[in-house]
This record gives sequence, structure tokens and C-alpha cells, in this order.
Amino acid sequence: MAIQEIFVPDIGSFKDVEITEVLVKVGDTIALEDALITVESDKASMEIPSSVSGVVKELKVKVGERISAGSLMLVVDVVENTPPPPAPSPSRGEGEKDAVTSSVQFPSPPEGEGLGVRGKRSPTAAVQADLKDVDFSKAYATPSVRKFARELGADLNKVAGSGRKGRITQEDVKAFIKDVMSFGGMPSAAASGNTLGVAPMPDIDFSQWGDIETQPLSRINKLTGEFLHRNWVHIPHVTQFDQADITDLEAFRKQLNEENAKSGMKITPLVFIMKAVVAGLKAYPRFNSSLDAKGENLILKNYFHIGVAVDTPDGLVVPVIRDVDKKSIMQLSEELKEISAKARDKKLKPADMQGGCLSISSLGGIGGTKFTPIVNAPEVAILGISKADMQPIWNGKEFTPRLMLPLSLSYDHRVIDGADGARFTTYLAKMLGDIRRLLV
Ligand code: CAO
Repeated sequence: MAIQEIFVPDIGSFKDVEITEVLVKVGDTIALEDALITVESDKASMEIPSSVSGVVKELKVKVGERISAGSLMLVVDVVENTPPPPAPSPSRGEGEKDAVTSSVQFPSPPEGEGLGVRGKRSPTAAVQADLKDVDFSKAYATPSVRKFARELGADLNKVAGSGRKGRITQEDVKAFIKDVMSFGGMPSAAASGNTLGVAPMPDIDFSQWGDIETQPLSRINKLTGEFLHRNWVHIPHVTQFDQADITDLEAFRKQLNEENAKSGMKITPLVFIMKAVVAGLKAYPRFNSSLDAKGENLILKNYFHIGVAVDTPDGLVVPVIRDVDKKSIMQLSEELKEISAKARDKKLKPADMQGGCLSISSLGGIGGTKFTPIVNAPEVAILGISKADMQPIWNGKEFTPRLMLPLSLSYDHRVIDGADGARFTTYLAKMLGDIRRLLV
């Protein structure tokens, strides 16, 4: 073992970028190419891998600090016979372009993305003798895996990753090659990431029918699109509809808003819904779980963090409000205001959007009667809220006007049975119908 300082390698166009996650701590044993930190520029985020194996002795970076190539990251007690780390090189020639990108380009998919669906890629020949003109820069893999893939002639763009956050491992490349070989040189549906085995979408020239303009999708649109598509394809969804009588809740909420008018604090129905969801998660713990990567175990959580979908000009983001069980209605209102402002000002960090137990998508301020939200994996359920409206409800003797809140609960049917889906929304309706029950 020998003590060695580890510096940020050449990270191409990433200069003076913010550290959003430190993935190791003092005492951790790290292997060559384990991810050490995540950095984010205004365009993308990436993980910086370790150039050595050993034990972390000192951390020289913190979340929120800014770094560039050559910054000191950590001190490691290095295992002998680890190859020496590459010195950070300030510039490289044009001919070395791929070496630069392959050493640093790890576009980080959204949290939890681990299944590596690449459904948009067309199933052309996947194993080629000469891949020198093929761009691997968007593939999520370490330099040694890129090299390995090039040596074997495997097109990394078509390999689905099984590693952390969907990173492509050497085993994935081997499995891909094996799969392609047994399918006569063409990737099978699984190898191409096209797990449905359906034909790719046609490329259509719409200008043949009239005037058009092309607008590029925002980065958030693209990431959300891939994430939603993956979840839609992999998760067998069922949506349970229900409604809650919030007439009394609404009267109480209005009273609170009047009492707090001077402070400027505004309480919306959403914070009560968050509290009712936590009560539901406690009563039905399976809703507060995630399937492990192999789909063989359920991981049950004893914390209560709720994701809230926020509509921003750049697209949908889902920040997470932590420990909802421990916070008051006023605290939650304040936090909801802060986090939605942060989302709309593009100030959310990846960590702000991680660790949720169940997400709520509220369209109640906009309209609609019901919808089918897509589960925000690795969570197993998402609650959609539509606009409450006054309805004539039969009380056994007569129709009375009651304010009814539509609930649309989508869940992962691998984890949750239909009966539990209905029990959960019935429970939510009971809690929201009489919020005194939230105290019991
Ligand atoms: N029924 C009737 N009125 C409702 C309501 C409901 N279910 N929910 C909110 N309202 C009212 C609020 O009380 C508020 O009224 P006042 O201005 O008269 O007080 C008004 O609608 C606007 O509320 P809001 O939307 O600003 O606040 P919120 O706390 O309900 O929601 C937030 C905050 C961030 C979730 C919301 O602004 C947002 O971005 N929603 C969109 C989420 C989205 O796009 N989801 C789709 C994702 S696809 O699954």
C-alpha cells in the first residue's frame, strides 16, 4: 500500500463545475473506476471515476465546491500493482478526440435509472470490425469498458447497462456479444435495448404537408422522456380512481389562510394530501418500498420522503420533501413554496430529487377530472390529484353539496395487488374526509 493523491483527470469541456455528490467517504475501499464524485455543468452531469484501487484516507472535496482538471480530490492508500493514474493533460490534439471523451464522458441518467433501455436506437449491425467512426461519447461506460468494446467491435450505443445508474460493465459487453453472435450478427430485441421487439418509429418529413418549425427539446424534456418511457415499458401499471370528500378540510384550510393572511403564508390542499399519504404509507408499508434490481426482494423504507411533481417552463421535475411525517402543515407549506421556486429557477440539485418514497402529481390548480400518472421508479406508486369540485352526494336521506377531490393512484402491479390499491385510496379518502384522523 502507498499513499497517493488523486486529482481530477482531464474533463474536457467541464471547467469550474460544481460537485453535486461525493460518492465515497474516508475508510471506504474503492476499486479502479469506481465513481468518486458527481459534477454538474449547465448542460450535463457526470461521475468522475477512480484511477486507482485502495482505501480512502482523506477527502479533499465537498458538495457545492467547484473543480476543474487537476484539482485534488482525495488521498488514497493505494493497493500495489494499480497502474499509475494518468496525469491531467491541459490540451489534446484533434486526432485524440475519442481518447478525451472516452476518459471522461459519463452522462449521468436521472436517479434510479438502472435498466438501460435504449429503445430509440435503430437495430442496425451491432458488431462491426471497424468502429473508429462510431461515436461512443453518449454511452455510459468507463474508459476500460469502451476500450474493451472497441477491441471486440461491439457498438456500445446498443448495449444496455446493468451497473450502477445503468453504467455498462464489461460483463454487459460480453453478454451483448454472445447475444449478437447467437442472432447471426444482428442484435436481438433484448441486446438492442428494444425489449418490446417492435419496429422503430419512422422518421417523417412533416414539411411535405405544410409549413413547420423545429424546436429542440430541453435537457429536462429529454431526460424526463427517457425516464418516463423506461418506466412505462418496464412497470405493469394499474390506476385506481377514487374521490375524497374534502368539504370540511377546505373549510379548515380557508380558516387557516385567513388567520395567516398577514404573514403571506398560503396553504393549499396539497400539504394535507402529503400528510394523508404518509398515514397511508404507514398503514400499507408495501407502498413505501422498492423492488431490488433483480426484482427478487422488496426494500421496505422506514422514512417518509414525498416527491412533488413541479411544472416548470423547461419541463417536469420532481423534488423530494423529506421527513413529511415530522413536519407541520405550516412547515410543509413553506417548504413546498421554496422547493417549487427552486425548481422553476433551475436551482434544484440532483440530490434534491432523490430518495422519494411516493410521488404526488397535483394538477388540482389547473383542472381535469382524472388521469393516469406514470410511476416514478424506483418508487412503486404515484398519486395523481385533479381539481376538486362540488357534487351532489347522497347521505342516505338526501343529496347534499360536497366538495369532492379526485384521486388517481397508479401503482406497480408486481408489488401491489388491486385490492391493496383500492384499500390505499379508500384509506386516503377516509383521512382527507376527516383530518382529525391524521392525529390518531
Ligand atoms: N382542487 C381545487 N383547487 C386546488 C387543488 C385541487 N386539487 N389543488 C390546488 N388548488 C388551488 C390552490 O388552492 C390554489 O388556489 P388559490 O390560489 O385560490 O389559493 C390554486 O389551485 C393554485 O395552486 P398551486 O398549483 O399553485 O399550488 P399547489 O400547492 O396545489 O401545487 C405545485 C404546487 C408545485 C405542485 C404546482 O404548482 C404544480 O407545478 N403542479 C403541476 C404538476 C404537474 O405538472 N404534474 C403533471 C405531471 S405528469 O404526471
